[in-house]
Amino acid sequence: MYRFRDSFISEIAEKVNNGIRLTFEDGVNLFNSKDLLGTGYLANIVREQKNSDNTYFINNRHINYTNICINRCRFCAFSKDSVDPDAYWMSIEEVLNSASKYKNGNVSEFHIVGGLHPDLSIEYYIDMLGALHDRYPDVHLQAFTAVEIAHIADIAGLSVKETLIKLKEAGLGSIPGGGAEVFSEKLRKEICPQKISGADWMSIMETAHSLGIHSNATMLYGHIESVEDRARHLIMLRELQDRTNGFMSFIPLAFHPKNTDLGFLSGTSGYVDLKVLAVSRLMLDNFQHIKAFWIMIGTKLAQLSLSFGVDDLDGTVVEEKITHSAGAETEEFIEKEEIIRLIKDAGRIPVERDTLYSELKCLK
Ligand code: V47
Ligand code: SF4
Repeated sequence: MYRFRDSFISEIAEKVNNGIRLTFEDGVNLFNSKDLLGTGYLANIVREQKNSDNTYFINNRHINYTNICINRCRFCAFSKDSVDPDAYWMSIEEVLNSASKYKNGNVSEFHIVGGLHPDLSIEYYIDMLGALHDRYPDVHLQAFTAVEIAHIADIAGLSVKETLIKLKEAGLGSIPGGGAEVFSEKLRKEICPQKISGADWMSIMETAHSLGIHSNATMLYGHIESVEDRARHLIMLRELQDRTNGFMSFIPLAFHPKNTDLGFLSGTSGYVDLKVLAVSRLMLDNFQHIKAFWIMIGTKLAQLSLSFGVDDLDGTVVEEKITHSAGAETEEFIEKEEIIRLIKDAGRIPVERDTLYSELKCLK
């Protein structure tokens, strides 16, 4: 039996064993604790209760259709002003071309995210979804963060609900979890003053869930947020999930500082990465899946995280610009066989899934 280094973790163990929800204070204490192994041990209990040894991954391809963005968040190295020589946006033909370049056959998801382009109309987004859906009817389109949805609605002069209905009709399958950052308004003023509020992000997700559009959720950590900010963010997500049950997975995003306005910060450590994943697993008792995005924390740490609460390794990805603009040194593509090897080496069962977590293939 593991001996906890901090006495309060024994109390948390009691709660975990009895299925009692953790409090804001528990979250803060866990983030402050130096007992990483104790936290991971408890997170692993929850992980195994919820998902046994199953470890999910998807054969997917990311498409970043434009880097032109009017928000210019201070933590983002991907976005550009439209006059910047490195600015780009893809025509529908180019999006289709990019989609066709996935390397590993049988892709089951396109993950489509971009900046907030000032001039593209809602027809562009509708045509993009329609064209992808026509050419790849079996591929799920996980597209446009809540921030992009708000922008598209704004440009079109429509409500968020009307916009989501139009996008769904065009082929939108689900919404990725980006744009949540950290919900603290004080902090958003510092790091992304132009971005929609945390309350708006939540409200857009609530509307999407009410229309039967599932989504993911994220938290950008490792910049200037406090442990209290993190705990509050998780609790706000948990409360929304209590109301809608529309979130599929939670993905903590490790901040990469290079080429950003916050370039003086040092980036996260492996210790913090594992801690955030483990505490997220413990706090988000109504989320079925906790995902480690290997692009941001590397394949080796992502593999270790499978013993710290994580049950999902995202997917093949193929091409990723957001983290790589900010100095990520990971590959952009990983072979499906490599994901399977990582999972098996960690003593878990690889399960290839689709976006909505239906099992496509169990590779026991
Ligand atoms: O919204 C921007 C973040 C997000 C940086 O839903 C940065 O399955 C780190 O949301 N360092 C986009 N992060 C990516 C995203 C995502 C990724 C993987 C899976 C899923 C999912 C969603 O990336 C942005 C922002 O929060 N981001 N700049 C940076 N320098
Ligand atoms: Fe634009 Fe998103 Fe980058 Fe913010 S994080 S500047 S909204 S692309």
